[in-house]
Amino acid sequence: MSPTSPDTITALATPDGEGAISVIRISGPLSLSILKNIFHLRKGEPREMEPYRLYRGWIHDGDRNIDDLMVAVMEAPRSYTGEDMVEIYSHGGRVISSLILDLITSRGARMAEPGEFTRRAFLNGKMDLTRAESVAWLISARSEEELRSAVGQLGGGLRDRLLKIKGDLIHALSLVEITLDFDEHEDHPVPYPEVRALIISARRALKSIWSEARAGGFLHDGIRVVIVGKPNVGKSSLLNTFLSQKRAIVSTEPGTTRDTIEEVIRLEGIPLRLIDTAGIRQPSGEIEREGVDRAREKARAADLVLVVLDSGTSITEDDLKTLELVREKPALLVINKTDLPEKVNLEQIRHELHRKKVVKISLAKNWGIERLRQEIISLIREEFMGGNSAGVMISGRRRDSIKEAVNSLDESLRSVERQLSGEFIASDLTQAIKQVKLILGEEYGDELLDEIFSRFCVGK
Ligand SMILES: Nc1nc2c(ncn2[C@@H]2O[C@H](COP(=O)(O)OP(=O)(O)OP(=O)(O)O)[C@@H](O)[C@H]2O)c(=O)[nH]1
Ligand SMILES: [Mg+2]
Repeated sequence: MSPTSPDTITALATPDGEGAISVIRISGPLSLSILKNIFHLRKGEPREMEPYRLYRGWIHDGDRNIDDLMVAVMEAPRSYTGEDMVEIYSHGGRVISSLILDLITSRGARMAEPGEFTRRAFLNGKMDLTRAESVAWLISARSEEELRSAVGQLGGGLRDRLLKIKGDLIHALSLVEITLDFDEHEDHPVPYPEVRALIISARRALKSIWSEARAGGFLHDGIRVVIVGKPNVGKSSLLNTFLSQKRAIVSTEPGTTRDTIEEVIRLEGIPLRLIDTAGIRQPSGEIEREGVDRAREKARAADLVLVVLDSGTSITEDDLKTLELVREKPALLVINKTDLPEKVNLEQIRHELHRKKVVKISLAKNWGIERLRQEIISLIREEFMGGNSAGVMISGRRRDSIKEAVNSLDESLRSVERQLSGEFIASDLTQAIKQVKLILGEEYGDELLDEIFSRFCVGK
């Protein structure tokens, strides 16, 4: 029995609803005695149940049989949670599983909270936080790309990299701390070059984990791609083309789209949250003003912007305003309506482009759409995926911990460069090590665990 989780929990581990079978889990000290109380083996089965074997029999509530099914027993610590566990494989269907759950809770177990089984696995040392997190990711993966990354992390790759970083930093700290024990620093100087090399290698490894965690976040949550431009350039037509459906109203009338419209698409497995917005211009009424404000807001919050220009009109003040909005953003310039006689003059906005790529298309004629897709994908890979799309999943506050660790290492490096005394270096190194421990889950608080495990489903 673990001191942190003395009670026994139960939950349906398969999706709620009709199916061929349902799996019900019990974990905790009462698991086996509860099972004995509500289960009898079929005739011909051995009398004693050994762990890790399937047994067939009946679940009953004393005088009434409920289901003919299979069960398996796992003994602490050799189970998913590290506690005594039971799994019951019943016939599928809401009624059977809820009757069985009622029986189990009436015998002293309580319903589990989301992620509580995995939380116990973590608390009992069965897995570190990077692997616990990869379990949640695995379940919620919506593309093969995500799945691949999650499986890699489940295999312990991320954990090993973090342990190596921690090891290097502890080594550096020990080199520094030895010198603190002597009063006369001159005789025992900090071995600066050696300490510096260790810090630089740890810092590089952390930076790369940070960008992979960012990529993992994008793979999971999607990249916000916002379509902006003056009225009537074909923004809504572009959204519809990507969706292959007439989602947004398209019309010759400028100012058609008032609100923002958001839909998710996938390009090569990467989810994009594509957002169509109201045309940016001096608004003519209350509703349009709100629409334009929202468009600006979306553009500011975008990860990537598609600025649409009309090839058939010359550059206007509204175009310039839109371009100004995305000056510092990853963006593509999309020149639409190239089927019309060309009036747009890109020379005029050359200094506004800032090395942004220009893609010419005609949505009316379906020209250049594939090329646009390719340009979007390559910009995304370059900007958000660090060249490839393998990600790791480190969520919420622990992702900030990576940044903080890097900052502390930057500080320590400055002290090393200036050959300051060991105290300064040691205190920054200690900070960085603390953050790495946090990411691994070697140091944690209840709040942090709540944040991670609340995202799990019940029964996991
Ligand atoms: N000739 C031509 N017309 C196009 C092309 N793409 C879109 N249009 C037309 O341009 C008009 C405006 O298209 P929308 O997609 O509504 O433009 P928008 O940018 O969403 O406009 P607002 O919502 O008013 O800001 C419609 O009549 C479209 O049929 C194109 O490639 N060539
Ligand atoms: Mg529109």
